[in-house]
Amino acid sequence: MPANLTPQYHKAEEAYKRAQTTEEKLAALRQMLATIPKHKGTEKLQADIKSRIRKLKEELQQERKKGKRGVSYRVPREGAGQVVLIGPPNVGKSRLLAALTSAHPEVAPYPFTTQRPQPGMMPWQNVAVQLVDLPPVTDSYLEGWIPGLIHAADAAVLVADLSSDDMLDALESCLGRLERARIYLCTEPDRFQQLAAGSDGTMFLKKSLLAANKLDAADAGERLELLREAYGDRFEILPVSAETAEGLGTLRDRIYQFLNVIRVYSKPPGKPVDREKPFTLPAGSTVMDLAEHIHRELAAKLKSARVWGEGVYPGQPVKRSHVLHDGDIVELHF
Ligand SMILES: Nc1nc2c(ncn2[C@@H]2O[C@H](COP(=O)(O)OP(=O)(O)OP(=O)(O)O)[C@@H](O)[C@H]2O)c(=O)[nH]1
Ligand SMILES: [Mg+2]
Repeated sequence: MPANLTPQYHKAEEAYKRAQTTEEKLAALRQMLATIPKHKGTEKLQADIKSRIRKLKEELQQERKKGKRGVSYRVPREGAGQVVLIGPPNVGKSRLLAALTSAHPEVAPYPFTTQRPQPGMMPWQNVAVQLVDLPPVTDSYLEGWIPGLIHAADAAVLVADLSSDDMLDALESCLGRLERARIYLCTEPDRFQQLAAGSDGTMFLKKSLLAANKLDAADAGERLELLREAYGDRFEILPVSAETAEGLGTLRDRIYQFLNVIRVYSKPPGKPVDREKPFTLPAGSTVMDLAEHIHRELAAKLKSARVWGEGVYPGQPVKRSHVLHDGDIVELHF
């Protein structure tokens, strides 16, 4: 027993002994880990606490499964699109959310930190994309409500840990668990369509980028090569470091582009356009789609429209079926 454990640690340990529910035990163990002096003499004890945390989290998951319906979450969509962050434990999903948005998720050096969905808005030029941080997924651990959130999202970012020798096994275990829940992540679902109607039922394909995080870690370059060999065909891989911000600009751009939306500006007749507040619509949307997006009932009364932008002369009158482009300005007449 190391001699220099603090009173705070002992207090947390007492709480652990008294704890009755799995949740209480978990909270106490987390407190023990937070207050234990970090040095060589306590390494074994730290590892022991971490493994107890891991086991309890799995127990909790089992309890929830057996329980009535357990908790469920819904994240109302905001901005240009909703993108979920998925991955094995401790890969830096929450840290990435913190680096890309102004959200303040819990980030910790041990696994199974995140327990609920945590949204944040990632600015991109004059729009924003909603990122949603999720709890980790392992072979034996998948919160029951996560598949629903993945289905509802526009895209996913799978996160890998370039600092870990366990990187490939952890990814395989995470992706394997999702496949058992009939979810297949890949960058170009069109190329994997044969999976969608497999012999054993429907597989749900969700378009995903792969963020290879912790690029700053020792030997990250070699692991990045391994990752490319194993997953380069299935995913577009973006090396990043949430710690040093390296690669984050490119990741932002790719996430936005991946959503495949256009920004269009609506202006009232005779008034100047507000460049700060574009509408975002799926690429290929028409003038009528924009009108419906702005006001479903009013759209039926749309009389005419004029467009400034790509492929038209300034202010050209267009049909309702006119396909809009990124940056177009539209004047709707009702
Ligand atoms: N060196 C380095 N460490 C990082 C980086 N990103 C995250 N970390 C560290 O990795 C640990 C885990 O980060 P989290 O963001 O909590 O990981 P997570 O994937 O959300 O973990 P769970 O919620 O348990 O699934 C923390 O100690 C982070 O500070 C990075 O780019 N480089
Ligand atoms: Mg987390």
